Amino acid sequence: MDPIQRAVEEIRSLKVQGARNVARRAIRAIRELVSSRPSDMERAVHRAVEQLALARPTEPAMRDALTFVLRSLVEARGQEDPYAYLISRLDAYERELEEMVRRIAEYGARRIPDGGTVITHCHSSELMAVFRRAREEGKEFTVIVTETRPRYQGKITARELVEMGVKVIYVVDSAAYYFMRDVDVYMTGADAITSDGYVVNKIGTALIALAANRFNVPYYVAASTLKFDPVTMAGFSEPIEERDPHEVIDPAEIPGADVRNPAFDATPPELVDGIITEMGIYHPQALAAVMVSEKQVDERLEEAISLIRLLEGKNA
Ligand code: RUB
Repeated sequence: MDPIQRAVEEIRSLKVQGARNVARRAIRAIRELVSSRPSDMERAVHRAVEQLALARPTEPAMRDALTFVLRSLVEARGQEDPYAYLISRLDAYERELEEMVRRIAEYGARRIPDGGTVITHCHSSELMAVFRRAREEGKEFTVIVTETRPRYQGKITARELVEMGVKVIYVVDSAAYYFMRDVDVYMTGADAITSDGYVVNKIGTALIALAANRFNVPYYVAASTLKFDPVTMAGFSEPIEERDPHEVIDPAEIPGADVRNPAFDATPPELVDGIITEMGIYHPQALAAVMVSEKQVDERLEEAISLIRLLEGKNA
């Protein structure tokens, strides 16, 4: 299998999961492709970008990585060795991903109360970095981890936290309300943040946010600015991936029922207290303004729109 097909397969099957890991996997696949020095590099990379973008629709972080690839491809034209140039740009992007997580961990760890209890849902590498940092700072805390049906990403979170020496309480998703009265803070990662402040994350995230709100428990989201989806500023809505119903149940077990399996939901900004980004902690509705003032959005908008059009076309 060629490196791109392999990556697409791993991303589709959730062998690689979590927005940041998906973005990094896409970058590494393109790096492998470019290292093999295809004769028509531009054509090969363009094809790879399309295939990867289609592997998971709700992944602005991956789309950000892919738009970066497209921009770097144009820059590579004038270089003595365009292959080596592109590879060095991809390596720089990966280093940047690491630096973002380091800062998120630093800021986010301050929101973890020493001796307190956090509730979380799914598995987010950016949030795990926050927990790790809090442990390194010597904080003791308990994390209530929901199992996260249907793919049980909560198991990964629970195992990693136990390894860090964190006290873990593992519960079914629907137990979140029951335990909420004991919780100090709700924390998750995010797949996408829209320009009007919605936080798109694993299905069930919004329901737990509602429960947290009922008990006045603050909700913080650990998410690098790569998760901010610029196309939402231009009026596009964030696509929500709907996966194979067999992940939920064999539909043949309930003949006549329509089994649905949306992978994500969107929590409204009024239920979110802050997004912990590498640039600081912001309310979700302030993030769009910050992104524009930092000029990060303008640069990526055009390519981001062409990628989202591609997704819309293929899914229509
Ligand atoms: C994973 C999920 C994570 C975000 C953020 O869903 O919802 O919370 O992707 O992850 P899935 P990260 O398992 O379907 O990919 O912080 O690692 O980017």
